[in-house]
Amino acid sequence: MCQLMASPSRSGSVARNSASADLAALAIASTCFSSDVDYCLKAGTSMATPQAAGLGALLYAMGLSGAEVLERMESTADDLGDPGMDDRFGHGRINVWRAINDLPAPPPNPPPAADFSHSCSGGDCAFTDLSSDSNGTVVGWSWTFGDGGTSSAQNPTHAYVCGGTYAVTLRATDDGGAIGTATRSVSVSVPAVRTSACGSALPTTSSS
Ligand SMILES: [Ca+2]
Repeated sequence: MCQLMASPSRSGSVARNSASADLAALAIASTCFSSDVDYCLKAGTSMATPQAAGLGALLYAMGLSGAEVLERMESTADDLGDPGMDDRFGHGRINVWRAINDLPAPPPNPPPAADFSHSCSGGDCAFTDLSSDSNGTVVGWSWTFGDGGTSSAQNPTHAYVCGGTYAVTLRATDDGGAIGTATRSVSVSVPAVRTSACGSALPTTSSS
């Protein structure tokens, strides 16, 4: 994700390796094991870094990229020491509350462009999904065939009983939950043997 070095913000000594600190975190004394199998307390960069890493992980889980996490942690830190960035405290002490609150709203998810083609033969129609999504993938399909029939298949087939013109609607759902809709008029010619129950008036549905 990113390389991060944290210095303790309440300690007189700041460990220096080859790099100066990016951020500071509270130098909470943490329990540790000592060599004589007893507990001890230690403070220092080793105890400050997990706090900074924890905030980084939290921001990462909220959807920020690695670069955005680092920028967010640095821009919301409480400045310490010399004004602005300095070697000892970096950008300052991490401020978890400020970092995770008032995050800029994520960009809206454009809905998918729903589209489909169809091919009918003797009342049997095959529908081919042509939907696309500009920022993701289409993961769900909900079809209504205009005669009461429905399907959730991506590329369904449907057998019409009565000839006529039907408004077929596809509702495509993307991986962010946005929905796009397409409606097409589908003309269906059904063999006479199938139409006995249809009467003389062919059903017609209006397209919208
Ligand atoms: Ca989308």
